[in-house]
Amino acid sequence: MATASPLPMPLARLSRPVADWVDAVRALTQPAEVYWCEGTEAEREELTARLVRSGELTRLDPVQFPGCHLYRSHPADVARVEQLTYICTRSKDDAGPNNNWMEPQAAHAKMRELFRASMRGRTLYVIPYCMGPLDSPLARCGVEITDSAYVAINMLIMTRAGRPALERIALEDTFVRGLHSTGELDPQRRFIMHFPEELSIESFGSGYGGNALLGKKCHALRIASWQAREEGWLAEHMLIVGLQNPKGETHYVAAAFPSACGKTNLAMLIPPESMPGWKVFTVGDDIAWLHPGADGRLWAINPEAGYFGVLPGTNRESNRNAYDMIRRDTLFTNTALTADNRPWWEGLPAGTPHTDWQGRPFDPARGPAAHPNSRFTVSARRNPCYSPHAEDPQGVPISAILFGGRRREVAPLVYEARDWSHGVLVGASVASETTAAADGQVGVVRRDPMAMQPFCGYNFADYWRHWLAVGAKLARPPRLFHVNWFRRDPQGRFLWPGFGENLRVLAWMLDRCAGKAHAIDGGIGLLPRPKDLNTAGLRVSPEELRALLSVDRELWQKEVAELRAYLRGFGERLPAQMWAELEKTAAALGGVQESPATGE
Ligand code: OXD
Ligand code: MN
Repeated sequence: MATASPLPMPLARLSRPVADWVDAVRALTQPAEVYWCEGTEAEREELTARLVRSGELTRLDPVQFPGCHLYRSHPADVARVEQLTYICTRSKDDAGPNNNWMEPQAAHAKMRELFRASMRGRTLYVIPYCMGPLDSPLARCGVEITDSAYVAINMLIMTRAGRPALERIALEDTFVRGLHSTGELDPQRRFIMHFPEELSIESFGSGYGGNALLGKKCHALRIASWQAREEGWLAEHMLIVGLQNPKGETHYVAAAFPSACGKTNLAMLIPPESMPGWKVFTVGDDIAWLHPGADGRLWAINPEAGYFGVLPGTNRESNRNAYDMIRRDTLFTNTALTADNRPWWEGLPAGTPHTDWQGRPFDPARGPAAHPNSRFTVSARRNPCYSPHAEDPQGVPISAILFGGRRREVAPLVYEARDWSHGVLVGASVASETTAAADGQVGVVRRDPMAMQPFCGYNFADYWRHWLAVGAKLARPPRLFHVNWFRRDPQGRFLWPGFGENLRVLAWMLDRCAGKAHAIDGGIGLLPRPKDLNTAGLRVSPEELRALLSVDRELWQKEVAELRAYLRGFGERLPAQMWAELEKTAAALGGVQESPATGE
């Protein structure tokens, strides 16, 4: 006689520390019910159906966009709030001048008052999750408690969430505790607090992605960067992409660019027609955890399982893979709608917005139809170029790391650091024009070292010291580069076409890694000459190419002076090696006689 399979153990019984914590939070926040997320497909559908019934989600045209929904956030809750984001360490210096700081006891007391009874009448969702493949020794786990079903659905897409994660937590000693409540969405009562010494996060008053999906920026970058320093690895704001050359060899590149500077596009790049035989595979589009391997190389995993990508500008031309990927089972946030219930955003060549992102009849006088930071959430498995190695437990070996920003001038298209130590300075020197991903003015140049200004969970001076220490451990370190796809001519026109054409620059880098490509010393680092880049079929004039690869000595001397002033802000804690590298660059720039990219 067949025996009935035993009922699975209730989630609440799998891990005592998690259950105790949930009980304590329940007593504080007083929800109407507690819902433990199993992480099944059926569960996601049921949570989605709940939100459709309550009117919080709108079902999109089921023929063109099957399984897709639109969520509209509160109009005052549409981006990360850096000014309300805190690192709460016992010592203020550990948080550093790069972070807002609050003393941990004071921060807990403040948050306790906000959370008290904040979930009354609401459901408390418990989401155990694993950042990274479930069977990876490089992955780390957390549990998010939230009173937002929208957040729960996003977490179910963005992470490996539910029972398998809780089973792993039950076997391990530690997990990151992330407590989130939407509160009343009052910007005056909104705080995103991080307690790296306790591996915990408390977020109140926002339902927006980066403030509320605690596995992403809060855990996988701010808390993980702290954990990584203690354990000897790096948690970075980087995409990871595999590039297969026509010979069939694949090399992996990680790249750090500030928010909304094209990380998702580069991670899903489509090779230009003039580079036949190349293939591109995405491992990750936003976050990389990089570990020194026993073989002396740096190995990377993507801790996420989905994408929370920026929509405006995404179309068939700019990112066909993403465009195709988001046509089913996708959650849209803050887009406009067409009259026939399709999502619409600026940059789509077809369709007309009928309703704007706030649900009002579209009126161009009120600004863009979709919010400039409107987003899609979708599982990575829907990506047509998802790497077959994206879930390898040991990760993928990294050949090159790129740093870059959005800069009209100064930074050339590409240059290579002299060595790892110089590369740390190059990463620290990243500056970029601000974008709509964070609250505040758009288009202002600010320093964004390693694209981690909003995300480093501790003092940048200590972070750079840690980068130097990791490099010193690597017998076969990746080469480090700086790129700028956004350089403009005096009329404000972009000099470089970007998108798929960026592969030409990546191919030069890989040849450098293989010791095959030429470069010349430009004082700031090593640059290709125009003839070192594959320019077949490229619509960029020789003058434009020279401009892209030129180093303006005066601008760079000013840049070095600004960088010196910026680094001085870190005082005694700044590693001496960083000063030494900066002085080497200053001296080399003094010695440059002519625009080096034009010479032999
Ligand atoms: C993001 C960001 O959402 O960097 O990825 O803001
Ligand atoms: Mn990001």
